[in-house]
Amino acid sequence: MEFFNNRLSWALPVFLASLCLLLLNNNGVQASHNVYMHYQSLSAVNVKQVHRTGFHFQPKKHWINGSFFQISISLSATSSSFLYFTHSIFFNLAILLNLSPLFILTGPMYYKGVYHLFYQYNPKGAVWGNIVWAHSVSTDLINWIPLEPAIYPSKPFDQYGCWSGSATILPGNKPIILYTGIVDPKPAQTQVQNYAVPANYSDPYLREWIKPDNNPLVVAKNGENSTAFRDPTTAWWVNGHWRILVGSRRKHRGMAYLYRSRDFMKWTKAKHPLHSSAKTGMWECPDFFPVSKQDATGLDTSVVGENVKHVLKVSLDVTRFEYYTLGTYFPKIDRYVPDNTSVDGWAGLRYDYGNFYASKTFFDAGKNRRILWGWANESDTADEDVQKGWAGIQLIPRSLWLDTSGKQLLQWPIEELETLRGEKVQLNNVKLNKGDYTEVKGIPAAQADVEVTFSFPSLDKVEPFDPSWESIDAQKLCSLKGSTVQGGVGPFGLLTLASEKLEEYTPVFFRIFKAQDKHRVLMCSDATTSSLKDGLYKPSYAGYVDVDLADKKLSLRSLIDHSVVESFGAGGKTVISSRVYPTLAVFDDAHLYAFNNGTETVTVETLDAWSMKKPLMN
Ligand code: DQQ
Repeated sequence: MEFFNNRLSWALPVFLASLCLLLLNNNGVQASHNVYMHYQSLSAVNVKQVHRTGFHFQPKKHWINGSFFQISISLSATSSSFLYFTHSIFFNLAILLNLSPLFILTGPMYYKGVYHLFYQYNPKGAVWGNIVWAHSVSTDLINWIPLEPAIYPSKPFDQYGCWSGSATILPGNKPIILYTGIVDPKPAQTQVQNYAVPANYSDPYLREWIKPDNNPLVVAKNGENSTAFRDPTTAWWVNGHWRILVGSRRKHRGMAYLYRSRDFMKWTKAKHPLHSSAKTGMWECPDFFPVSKQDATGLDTSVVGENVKHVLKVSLDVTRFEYYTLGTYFPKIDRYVPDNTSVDGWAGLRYDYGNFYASKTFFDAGKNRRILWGWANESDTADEDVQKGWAGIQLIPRSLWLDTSGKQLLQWPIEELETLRGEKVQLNNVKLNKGDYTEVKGIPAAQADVEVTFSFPSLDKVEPFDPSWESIDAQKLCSLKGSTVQGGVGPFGLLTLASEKLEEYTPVFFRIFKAQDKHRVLMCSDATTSSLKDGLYKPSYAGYVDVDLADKKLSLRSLIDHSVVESFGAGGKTVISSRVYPTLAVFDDAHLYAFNNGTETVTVETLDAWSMKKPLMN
């Protein structure tokens, strides 16, 4: 139930969330997205260009939604029978000897990898419906070539829908997909877990997929709610068994059921879910993976042990945002315990405090990194999406690793994005007194990558943090303390997608407060003033930044792309993405400024801004 859908005013979501809880109470059937029957199969006549993205992934037209997965497999012909033969032997040996086959999956098999993006797609219209697994391939995660859909409803075990899932690379470099099939018509929407395998392993593009007749592999039983039972994870291998999670809920309790298998075909449900959390509602798209305690190197999903922490991320269907915890995974008892520094619930840490949902990570063995990829829905209405002929984008893939504090993750746009950088302009040492703003000229500001470091001489002028604000979230505080509300140190930052006379702009900024024992840094990406158009969802997205201010500097990177502003604060500690629809600040009429509305003078130490080229986009 995409109740929030980022399209409604704040009052309506509150009402709808209550309704949702009521439905859950009544054991109401859970769909997954808003359903507009009359629009579902209305093919786009025109595709409106004005707010389409230049370098963020999107198909040529129609609706996409998240829950993608990506795999990289060897493009080279080295999957020779010799390698395959030895890998199979190792795999069987590993099972016999109770060893992880993990090491078999690494190494040269990822030489010259191809990235596969599978995404939930409506081939017939610009709203959710008729969902298939569309398929695009890339060698750099930036330029994409479309292929035919990989999976679509055709068998009794998925004839009413092919919903989200994940891929696992089995030993011998053999990808296998697990996905949710819908087996009866609305409104029941009974969900089962199926698998699909490539028809031809020697085709590096894996164009054709087979859904064998022994599907489904996993069905709900013994009190599980079969209408809230979906989105199987990538499998991990430990102690002689594969494991997967399936997202679900029991009444209001969100949970990740755990299943085990020796052969990937016969799955047994573990007695306890891997983890669950009270009053969080349906958990969609769970994701569970290790991160290194030592450095930023990514790890294969099966790595366990002393040197890693685990991450459990869930997508909350009730509010349509995600949170993650960091914790310890105990493979022997198959339990995951979040650290006591990691809030497990609504106030948990988020990858992105803006429009970001149904994300997935995958291990990119070619570059030894873990990559996070999320979906951003539209913030306009379904009617407008139908007129535009499209809805939904993918944000930029991000590298993800553990912060040295061990208390949060860090994210940064993948390095390949920099290949799109074109002309560059710079500002150095520009002082901004209270009320000053300075234009960054010389690049098209509607499609740009901007990196800036601000400094301030002291923290003496910071505003006090009112203790009553502890009970409101960052977003609410940002709506009270917007970019035009004068502060002490801050608000300062960028005015993105701004019209020349500032009738429209999306400010991305910091504001520093002094709480009793420490400073609190608020980062906002505020859509309130982003468009003169009414009827759009224009939230003041915000999150706190847990950063050491000893050097009296704060950095910001914003990826600006026509209708999306994706911003990374303090080197990726806090990330916020906004979808916006300017009417004046479009194409060459978009401007970019740096600003300060605090009484303390702020210096733009360095600002580098690049125009961004268009990649090959489907
Ligand atoms: N969308 C899919 C579901 C998933 C949700 C259906 C996430 O499988 O739970 O399109 O947006």
